[in-house]
Amino acid sequence: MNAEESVHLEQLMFVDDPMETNEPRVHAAWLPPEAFRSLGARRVLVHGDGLLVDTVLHEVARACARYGGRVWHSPSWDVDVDLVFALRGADELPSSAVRAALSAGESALAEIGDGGSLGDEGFLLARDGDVTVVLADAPAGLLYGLFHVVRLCAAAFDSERPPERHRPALRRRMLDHWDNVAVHPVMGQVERGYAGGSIFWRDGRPCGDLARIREYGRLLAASGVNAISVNNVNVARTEALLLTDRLGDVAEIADVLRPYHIRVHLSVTFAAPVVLGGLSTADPLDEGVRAWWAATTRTVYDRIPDFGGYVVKADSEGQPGPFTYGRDHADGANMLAEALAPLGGVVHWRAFVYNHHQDWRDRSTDRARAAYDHFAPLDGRFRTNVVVQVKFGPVDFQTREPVSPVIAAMPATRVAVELQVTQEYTGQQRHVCHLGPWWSEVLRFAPWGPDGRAVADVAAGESGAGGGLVAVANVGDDLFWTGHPLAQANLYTFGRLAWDPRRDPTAVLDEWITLTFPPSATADPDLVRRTLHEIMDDSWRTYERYTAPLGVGFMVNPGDHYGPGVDGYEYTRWGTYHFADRDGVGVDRTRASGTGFTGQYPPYWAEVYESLETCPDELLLFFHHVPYGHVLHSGSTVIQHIYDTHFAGVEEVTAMRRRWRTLNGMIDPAVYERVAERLDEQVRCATEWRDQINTYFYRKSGVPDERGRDIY
Ligand code: GCV
Repeated sequence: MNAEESVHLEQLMFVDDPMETNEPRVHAAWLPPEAFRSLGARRVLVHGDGLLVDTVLHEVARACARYGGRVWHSPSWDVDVDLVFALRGADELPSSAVRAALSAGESALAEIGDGGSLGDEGFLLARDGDVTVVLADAPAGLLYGLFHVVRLCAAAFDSERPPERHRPALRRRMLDHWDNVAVHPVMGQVERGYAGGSIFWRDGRPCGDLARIREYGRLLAASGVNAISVNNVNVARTEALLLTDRLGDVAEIADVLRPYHIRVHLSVTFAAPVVLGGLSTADPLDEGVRAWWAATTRTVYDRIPDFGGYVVKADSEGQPGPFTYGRDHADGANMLAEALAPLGGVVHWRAFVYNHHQDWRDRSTDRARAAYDHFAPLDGRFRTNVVVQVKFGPVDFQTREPVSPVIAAMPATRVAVELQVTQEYTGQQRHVCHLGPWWSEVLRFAPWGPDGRAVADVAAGESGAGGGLVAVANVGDDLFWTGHPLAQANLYTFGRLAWDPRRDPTAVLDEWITLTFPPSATADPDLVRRTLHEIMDDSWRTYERYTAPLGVGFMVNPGDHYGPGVDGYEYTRWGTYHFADRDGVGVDRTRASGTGFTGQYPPYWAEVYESLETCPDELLLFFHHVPYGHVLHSGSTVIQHIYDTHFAGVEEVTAMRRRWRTLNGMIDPAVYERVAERLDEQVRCATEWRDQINTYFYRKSGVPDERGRDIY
């Protein structure tokens, strides 16, 4: 590629029309200007009013200015158009062509709809002759319809395209930022952040780059996310102040995200009445405490009328909570819910509660049991605006875990499922690890057995009343947003699966590839698409192959959780053990002889997991302690499986790197270089994992590799 071509590619991939002067250039992720080419070349009419309609108008105008199209806002004269965005219920337009298009949209909706309602966020896309019509009941639907048109590119204008109606399966699609306002002495600016600093905060103050936050909101809206919490669930002194003295900083973020239909939530400390209010107690049953929360919450809503609510980590890993006062989680959550209810807010109360001062000598305490033991007995006691937010697995966002039994244990509670987009345990955005297939497995898992409802159905709830889907964000002030440019796909995929958890993750990835590497701006689009799929589709399983085997989890270095540390947590207080000895490995969580964790599942899975015969290979060591010679369903022994997968994993990573190199000169050089750099690190680190795991188990078991490969 010559220098001129390189400059051209860069212009296509970066945001090159800064909203303010001196704005640093930032990678455009899945909204490069080029993705708007098809839309921007059309004659577009936007009909309706309101903040979000203005956003649609602004987006269309920007695209049209670039690609030669035209845009009208509710004109009072007749216009010929290719595309109409219209709010149902907005005043009639004098234009006969537009009236005809709108009425064709209504007929299409009557044909495919169930009573014609599109809901708060849904939209219809239909064709009427040469015109594409997007209809919505509410402005948010038009915004999502706009990004749908962008995703479809030319296909949105295909005359054969049948009408489609879209509505999100989950009402709340939320990202939690673990961003600290003040730099934490150990965790830094962003806890478990691998993409530089925070886009919201820097060194104790707002970071001040509102253009960047707006750009972020735009990306999130295009993926389907509609809620965000802006500070870490571990709330320290400075962060606590966001609720009161520094509420203005939160309001500023809310103002910037509002045009993209994103509601702001805040993580609060349970001890706020004491640390902020000067009260002597934070007892949730104390009248003074309740009054303090009610008054404080009213002030929040005075300032941020569409405030989403609170996120709370209580009695967990050192955070204060109701236990101090002899109260339980329902007492604590309900008190906050009571303050939020009249104002339309919710409290996301996290179920990540366990004993982090465990004695490793004690074999009876099992961290996996903890969330269920604490929360299942409280089912039915939470107010309707409490959402119990449950990590998808019973331990902690591992590369492989069973689905948390809590998800099936609280039918009378609104449950949100929490995923982790930030790659704390999955390569920290130095490794390619596309998590879509993993999340999809989790969301499709049927906790009551194969014919029952799925995890996604629980999160959706009856008539949309569920708690939704939440994920810990992976974004920072990095040029590429996520450190590893390919980790952008995880953020995008989260939003898309939260909108529709049944979508095929490979199709979502394909969508991301088309947007991020627009074919019209790519020298060999087929090669780029194929190569990215080859690298990313199976990358989560590749990561699993070279890290902790068969669902046993952890084996990471304590503290930073990066790289192999097989015994790193084995004798610690954190409750994450593998119990390897010279005969075998794994955690006995059976009812028959272990911790009884299998009994927390509904009968179907309780039986499947309990039995060595039926327990799936990939979770074997999560549920059972077995000898190294135990034969898996695959036909391999546990020890040989460990060796084989670890050798295979490194070979796959080496192949990823080889494949990536074929893209040199085909894509934006900055993206190319950043990924190439990270793949070098992935090969190094995977090799380290392979050699440490293989050597550890060879030394423990004394069983040689059947194929005589190098083990140390
Ligand atoms: C925000 C894990 C992480 C912690 C995180 C915690 C949580 O333990 O390592 O950094 O704390 O999960 O989800 O609250």
